[in-house]
Amino acid sequence: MTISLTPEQLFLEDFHDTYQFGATPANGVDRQAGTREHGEIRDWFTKKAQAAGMEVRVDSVGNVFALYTWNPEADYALLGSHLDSQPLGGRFDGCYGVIAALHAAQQLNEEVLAGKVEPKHNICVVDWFNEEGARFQPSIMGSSVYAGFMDEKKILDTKDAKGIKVRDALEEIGYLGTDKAPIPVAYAEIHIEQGRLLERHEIEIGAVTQSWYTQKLLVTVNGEQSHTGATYMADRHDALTAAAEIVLMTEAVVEGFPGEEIVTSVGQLTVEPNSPIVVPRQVDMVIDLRAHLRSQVEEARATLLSQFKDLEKRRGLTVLAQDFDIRDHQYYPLDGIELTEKAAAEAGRSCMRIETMAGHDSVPLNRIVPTVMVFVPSVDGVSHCEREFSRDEDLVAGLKVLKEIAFQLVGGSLDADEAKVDSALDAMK
Ligand code: HGY
Ligand code: MN
Ligand code: MN
Repeated sequence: MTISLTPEQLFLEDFHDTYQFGATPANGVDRQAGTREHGEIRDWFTKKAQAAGMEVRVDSVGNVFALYTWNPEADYALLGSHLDSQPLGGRFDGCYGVIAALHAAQQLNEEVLAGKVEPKHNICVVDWFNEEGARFQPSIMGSSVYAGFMDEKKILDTKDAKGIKVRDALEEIGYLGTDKAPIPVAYAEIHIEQGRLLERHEIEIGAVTQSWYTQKLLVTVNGEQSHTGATYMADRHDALTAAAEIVLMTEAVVEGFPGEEIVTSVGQLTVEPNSPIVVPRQVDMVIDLRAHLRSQVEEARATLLSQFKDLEKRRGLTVLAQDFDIRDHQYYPLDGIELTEKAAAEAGRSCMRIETMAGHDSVPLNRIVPTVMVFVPSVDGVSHCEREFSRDEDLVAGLKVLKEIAFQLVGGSLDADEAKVDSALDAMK
């Protein structure tokens, strides 16, 4: 006797199946963009999509599109997120959104085939390349090229710390494509919150209203190499002790702002020549600055730059700071927010409006087509960490909401004004 699984059980079975790809000992995943593990989960996703009757395309920067084309003349409502992860990252970040999108699209396809739905647009599930920006910087890469905000050739020539180019990494895992990407009319993404507001307010669904203003600073400290054993302290120009001051300045700069409105960290730091008996000559580090208001990031940045000037004089070395990965606020359309609220209510789930502190592929997409961003709760607000966790019931509730949003998008509820779609088309020619 065959037991048929419910749509929710089928989704959970697939989602839990993804844990195996790049699995780490402490229940996380490590599937950085363009690695073997990233290729493996993309192969698994491609097979799943094809088995469900979807056409799979790969574009020139490694974005993977799985399409149902109900009407060859129509464009596509896109649903998606990303399958790449941070090093020693969590199982849910990005992957949840891709698998939920796959199941929402498949459920919708069954209704279209059964004649229950008369779609105005087709549907496409996307796995964007390198959303995380860990191995290859900057982050949100594949969707930014697709939307016309990053240059394809420059991105393909971007190198990782070992000098491997994006194009070669994609070639290696079989995802340097040549297919034509589908034309979008709207985009929806569901994602774990990665923060603690939904949990703090005991709310099940987040309707994302806007993104925080974020930027990064590449800081290079140049001192002078010398012997750790034979150089008097007064004669040293130690790049690493100066960098250590900068790391603590970065943490301290938030003190002048209202609580929980600005966040900063240095997450990446390299030391040269990194020998135990050499005073370091150079340190490179990345500062991540994010805030509820653009003015707060700009003020924190100005404070840090002036502190670096003092540091240079005091320690007799140089500090260079270059801005990159600047992402202005994105405001998601109100009718998309209301769509989420209505879908949550129909699913009997509580919903609140929320800002996203983390970046997502929805940020560039929202600059070209109307975009809906939905959150489900993160336990303890933990993410980019093996301890990242969301409960099955919350994941299933989110899938129900996403499916309703997808139904509305293919029905044309959020159709972009012609001007915006034209700019997308221009960017893609
Ligand atoms: O940039 C971000 O916040 C995302 O996690 N890549
Ligand atoms: Mn993500
Ligand atoms: Mn992430």
